[in-house]
Amino acid sequence: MSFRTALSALAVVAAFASLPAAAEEVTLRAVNAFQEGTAFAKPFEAFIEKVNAEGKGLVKINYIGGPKAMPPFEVGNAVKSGVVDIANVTGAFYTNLMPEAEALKLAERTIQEQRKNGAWELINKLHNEKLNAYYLARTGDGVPFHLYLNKPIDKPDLKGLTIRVTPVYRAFFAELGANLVQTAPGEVYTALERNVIDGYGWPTQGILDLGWQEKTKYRVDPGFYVVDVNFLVNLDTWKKLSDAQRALLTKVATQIEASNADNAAINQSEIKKQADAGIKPITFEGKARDTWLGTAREAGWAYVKKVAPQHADELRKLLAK
Ligand code: 173
Repeated sequence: MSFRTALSALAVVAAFASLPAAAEEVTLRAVNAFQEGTAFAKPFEAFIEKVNAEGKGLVKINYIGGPKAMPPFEVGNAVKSGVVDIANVTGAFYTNLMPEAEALKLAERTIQEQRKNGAWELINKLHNEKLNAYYLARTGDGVPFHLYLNKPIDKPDLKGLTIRVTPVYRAFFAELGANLVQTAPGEVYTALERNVIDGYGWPTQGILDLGWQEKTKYRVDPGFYVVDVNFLVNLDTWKKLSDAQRALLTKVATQIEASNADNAAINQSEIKKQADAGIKPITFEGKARDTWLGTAREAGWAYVKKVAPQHADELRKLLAK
């Protein structure tokens, strides 16, 4: 065999060797920190459906499931180690790995604004470094959190009350004197049923999906903070994808982020459903309202400063108004 023939044979082999890689469909393992079909699972489920429909031959997402497949507070670790490729999870469930995630709920700018002002870039970098993850999308914009209670209160004071929390509410409710019990969402119903808690933190949406209206008397208004439920991709997985695969995931993620705009209307309909189910609002006005919201905000940022002193000021500058 001449040198030229050998060379062209080699070129042919190389071409074929690279073909399967380029044409191969990648399958991503996905988990959800929220129960399938409920409010904060839905945007991710819509994402999966769209990717699988539009990504035939390119990307396929294999949806393993929700908290029955994996405990919510372990999802961050599973993304970090690559046990899963992609996950839907709130920052509150991975503050052990990334304390800066405490700041995400304190945002006063939408994810679209964050992508423009550099906030996304910083937050993505933190996810890269601390969670070995790419920060693909943020859902939940426009949805605040509330305190739900079975005992009435008439001022922003939680002394003597035992409240179920996650890191979202911890600093705020502690500042107002509550006793705190941390649980995953899956344990709230039983805790209410057994009367071991007097109330719990949860956003505007999802109460009826979880059946908690049966065991809930009051919702304290106004809501505070903003939900962050994020799509995270294991960084090694992300880097291994082709440009076309990354482009499809990014395109669909952007579409899902645009649907955050629907949350205002969904909140209204949820508030109505709660009222119909017998949940009564306790509404703080005037000075009490200012104390309620001001304590939420300042306790939240003070805690970020404490656990993430290096990044707290920059995060506040980029996320707050
Ligand atoms: O209350 C929670 O479990 C919690 O932290 C949360 C965060 C985002 C959406 C829903 C719940």
